[in-house]
Amino acid sequence: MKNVYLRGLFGLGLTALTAGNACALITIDSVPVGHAGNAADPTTGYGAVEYDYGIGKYEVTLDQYTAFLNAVAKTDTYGLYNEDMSSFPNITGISRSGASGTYSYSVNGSGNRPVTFVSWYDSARFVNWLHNGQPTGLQAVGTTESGAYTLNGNTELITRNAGWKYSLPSEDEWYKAAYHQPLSLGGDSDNYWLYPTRSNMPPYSTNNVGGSTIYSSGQQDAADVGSSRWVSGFYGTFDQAGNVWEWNDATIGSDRGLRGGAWDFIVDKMRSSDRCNLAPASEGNVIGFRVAINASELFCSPHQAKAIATLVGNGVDAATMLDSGCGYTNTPGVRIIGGGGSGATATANMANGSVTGLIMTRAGSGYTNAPKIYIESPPFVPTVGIAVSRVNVTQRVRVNHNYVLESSFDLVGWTPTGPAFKADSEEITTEFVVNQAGQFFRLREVP
Ligand SMILES: [Ca+2]
Ligand SMILES: [Ca+2]
Ligand SMILES: [Ca+2]
Repeated sequence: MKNVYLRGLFGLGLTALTAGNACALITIDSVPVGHAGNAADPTTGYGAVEYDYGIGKYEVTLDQYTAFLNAVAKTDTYGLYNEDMSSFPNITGISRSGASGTYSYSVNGSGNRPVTFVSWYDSARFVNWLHNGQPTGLQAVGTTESGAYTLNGNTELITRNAGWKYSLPSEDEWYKAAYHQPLSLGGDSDNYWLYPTRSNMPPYSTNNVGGSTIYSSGQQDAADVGSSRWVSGFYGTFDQAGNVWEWNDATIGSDRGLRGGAWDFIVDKMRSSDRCNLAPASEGNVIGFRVAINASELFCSPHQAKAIATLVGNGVDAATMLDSGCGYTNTPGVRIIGGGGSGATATANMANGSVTGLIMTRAGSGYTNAPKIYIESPPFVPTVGIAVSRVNVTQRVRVNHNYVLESSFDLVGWTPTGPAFKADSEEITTEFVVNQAGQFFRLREVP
């Protein structure tokens, strides 16, 4: 690999955390990669993946990386920002203002271009941040330092943790998404193409001088991801051919893997046979990445999100997610009920079909115990959760006749809930104490 502009990492002092506003969450457009258990490319030995997974439809963009920086790089402990992001010719994409502790970041020009000047470690921290639900805070365990990768500075060859939700693609995951297409579904005779463009022919037009305006060394910069001049692969990814090189999870000596070529490289770098590697701290104007998504995140069974409330004094202080749910297409409504008080309100944050957190908008007052939080269900899933423990039923009976209140779980065996009583008026109200789901009640006349 040649002509890569490299720059050493730089460190910044740690300062006190400054509380920030919650940032809007980003969405990663992804495509599912099925045909699990496919064989490897017989020519190269890559591309076999035993499981279903998802992969980013596009390279990670300047907009997405800027949201990441604003969430976790007010103090940039691990150098997620590189000053060349704002100043390097052809790339100028993200500028930084403020001082360490209060840094803020903004996009210059189109935010739909791929981010560059990201090391393997920066990329790993980005996927950790996605794994952790896009939190805001210092670069620490729970934000950038744990998740798909357990990071410890920028010096080690780190492997992916079991239980990852978002990750860098393994080399096989990246390769399959780029080059695989089963013969039975229109693919090449050995199920793999030579280029990520569903073709064995170099992806340039003979109409262009020097081979192509896309892939020749004459191109001056990276293009918007998914722009029409970049053809998609079989699974629906864009720009695995060119635009920017993409980090993958492969360990090659003391280096990490890259594939796909970039805007300033010749066309052969896009071939399935072309494997590349660099030291993981490398950063350059032609290097970016895309993310892999675990099938558990991609192919969820839609269900309702759950959260619990905690009180401080007599107000609702916080809502903690127990289950992020899945299958949401719109941000669900949130209701806070019971607990003896009133007035507490919250809103949901949603990303990638799940509820990533609740923000308390009013604490309310008068709460004596933690109220119930009901988050609306995703489409086609019934919303459940009205916690009823007592039902009062008023009915007409015969005065001076005796009755007993009975309960049953199967409508066959009935058990008295208390002693028989004599009706003293034609209309009585009886309280049914419900202590288990699926319970039936009846009022029966007895001698
Ligand atoms: Ca960096
Ligand atoms: Ca082939
Ligand atoms: Ca690319």
